Amino acid sequence: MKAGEHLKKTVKELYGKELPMADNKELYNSLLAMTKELLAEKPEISGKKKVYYISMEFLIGKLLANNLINLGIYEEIAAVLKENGKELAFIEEEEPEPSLGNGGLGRLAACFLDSIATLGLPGDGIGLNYHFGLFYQKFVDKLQCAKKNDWIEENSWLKKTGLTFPVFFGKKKVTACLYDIDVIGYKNGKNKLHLFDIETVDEDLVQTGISFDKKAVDKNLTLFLYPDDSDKDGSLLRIYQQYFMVSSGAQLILREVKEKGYDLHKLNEHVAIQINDTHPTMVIPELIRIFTEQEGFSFDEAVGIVEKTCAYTNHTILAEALEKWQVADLEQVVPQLMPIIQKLDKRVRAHFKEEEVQIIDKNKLVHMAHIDIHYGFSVNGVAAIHTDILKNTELKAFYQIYPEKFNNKTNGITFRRWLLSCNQELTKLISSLIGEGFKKDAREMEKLLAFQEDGHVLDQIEEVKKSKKCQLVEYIKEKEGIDLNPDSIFDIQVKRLHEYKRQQMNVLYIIHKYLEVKKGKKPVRPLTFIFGAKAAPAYTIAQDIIHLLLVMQEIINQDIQVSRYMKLVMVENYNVTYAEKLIPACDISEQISLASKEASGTGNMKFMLNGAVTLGTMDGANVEIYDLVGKENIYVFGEDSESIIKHYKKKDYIPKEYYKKSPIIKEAVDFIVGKETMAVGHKENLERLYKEFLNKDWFMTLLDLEDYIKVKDKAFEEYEDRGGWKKKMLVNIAKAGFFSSDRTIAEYNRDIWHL
Ligand code: 26Q
Repeated sequence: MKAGEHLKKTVKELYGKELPMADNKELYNSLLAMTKELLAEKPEISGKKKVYYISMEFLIGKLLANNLINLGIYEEIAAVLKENGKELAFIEEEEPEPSLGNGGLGRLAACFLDSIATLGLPGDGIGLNYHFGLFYQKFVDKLQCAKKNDWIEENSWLKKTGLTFPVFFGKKKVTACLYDIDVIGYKNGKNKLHLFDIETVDEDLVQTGISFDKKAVDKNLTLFLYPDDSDKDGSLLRIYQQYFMVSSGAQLILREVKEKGYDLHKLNEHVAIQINDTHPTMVIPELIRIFTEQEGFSFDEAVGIVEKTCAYTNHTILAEALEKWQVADLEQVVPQLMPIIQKLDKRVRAHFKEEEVQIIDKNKLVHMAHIDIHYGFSVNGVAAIHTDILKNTELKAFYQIYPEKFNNKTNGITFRRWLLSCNQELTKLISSLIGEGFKKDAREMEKLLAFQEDGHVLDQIEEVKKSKKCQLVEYIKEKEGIDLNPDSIFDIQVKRLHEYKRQQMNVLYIIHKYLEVKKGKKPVRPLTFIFGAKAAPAYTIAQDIIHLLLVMQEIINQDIQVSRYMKLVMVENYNVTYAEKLIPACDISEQISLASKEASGTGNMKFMLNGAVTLGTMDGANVEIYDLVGKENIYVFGEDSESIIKHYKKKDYIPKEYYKKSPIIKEAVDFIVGKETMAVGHKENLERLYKEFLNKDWFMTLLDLEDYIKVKDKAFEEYEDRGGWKKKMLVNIAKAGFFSSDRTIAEYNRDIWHL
């Protein structure tokens, strides 16, 4: 049956109506039901060996558009709807977005699942089915307020499998129920995302906001995803969640292996387990426990097999983000694992004397990453510079022991979502120029370079950008109630709020610009600064930065003189759906982390692919963007990672010196606690932030601020050379092919998984 007929039939069956009579929610539900039927008919990808990507986060975003694209029926459905007076884009708005991730790491996992299936490789995700996911962000009185995000509707992409697994916390037993979401490859077969839930979960535990009874583990375990927190609140719940996921995950994996008739002694020939950051590390001792206690393996045998099966990806160089659990806490939550972890620690101590490579340290802390490195066969970083820093600095002692385990896998993004789906206009233009081949092989995008001198093509690229800016202007008007000028330059910074990502440096620039405009120095073209970011609720300084942003938004946008030349918008509840609207509309992509701190970044790749020019430091994958596009097509500023690492070592960065030395810096920083901000903001937040800049500034904002201002002004100036700028856009798009997650996954398979 043609997809259009199928849809009409489904609407009729579900609602007893003809298609034109159905409302958007009914159409969404019909499309959901129809798509699930089509997915059910697709063959499962199979093979001798399968990868399981275990992750606490899968930031999958809305699924309807993507599934229609990957099934190859998006255009047909859109056309049928149009014939009947309906707009697919509006229907897509009806789908709630699952918020099963914090940011980069979770979104990467989702891109990877798409690419694994698209390449036709057998590979499933294993994670948790958080009922309220990451919190929903609201702004109240210019402060972030966290609400629950109720995303699971009666009809959803989740399929209850009926499979259950017992999970023990010591003697206490809970039951894990398995839900699956189909993951369809682009014009290919399907894999699965397995999400475990606790059978006795109780949504009513959540009263106001996001607070709930932390002790009732059997009821709360899968309610929320923990925010990526810099001040960990030390709750045991995170350990409960992690063990719940890996224990049920391990049982599922072994069940599948047995079902296929494979010998568990040869697990590594049939299974690769990719551990996404240290969060699922307990899968290693858990597998060893199952093998020794239930399958009759000797301890050495069990270790030998697990060692050849598990591989670890590191996503952070921030020391404070590396997980270390107290022995006492693990003993309380998972007493059955502690003897195994002790044995694993003893084996390490027998071989290596250096304190820094031990699993359990003098303070009785269990270093989760150390378990992964000793007892996994691969350790990878997520961008070239990141892997180098791991080898030469952060994990140097381990690299000396196991040089063969270390490898780099530069991150990537799925072009189905980040080009084909979110920027259909650009996709059409590219197809008209170089054909459809780039959809399966992204490196073909380089063929676009042939059009660098073609004025007509450059104009078409500019037109696409303009139309995406107009669409965003409408969306922001509706969501935030703020009017923006589509002829202004759109400068965008969207990502989790973290001091190392330095949103605060961008605000200082904006303050500086505001003061210049006040003094009569107007920009040639109006400027629009857009931010989107959630901050972990317990991360005080991050909350203060959000406050300053919202204060500046009010001051600037309410000022009738200034707002003609510049505007600032901090969008509420930035998520994947918002990203899909913001990124295609961007002119300048802000990637301004302190060099050495951003492992890779993946937003940087999405912006580039959509024709934005990067303004960034030599950090994470920015370095590889620079190498690809060349210095003409990127704006780089700031000290490099080597010199930053030296500053930390020597402890020689003193922010006050920069403040005293530079009148520009002083003026901007002082503004934070000046009359204007105090009149609309909160003294406590603003003063705390001001003091942070002067006395601490751990991520060296003031160090790079002057260079940032200089280079950013240069970018704005060069934007006026329209011919030159359009060429930069084209080169960025053409060179983005390297960052397809299809390339990344092909490398994981070639070097690590061998499927
Ligand atoms: C840990 C313990 C307790 C509570 C929370 C956490 C926690 C949760 C999430 C720690 C870290 C995270 C997320 C990290 C993350 O998103 N890292 C990003 O990974 C991307 C994909 O590789 C990179 O591109 C980014 O550079 C990196 O910051």
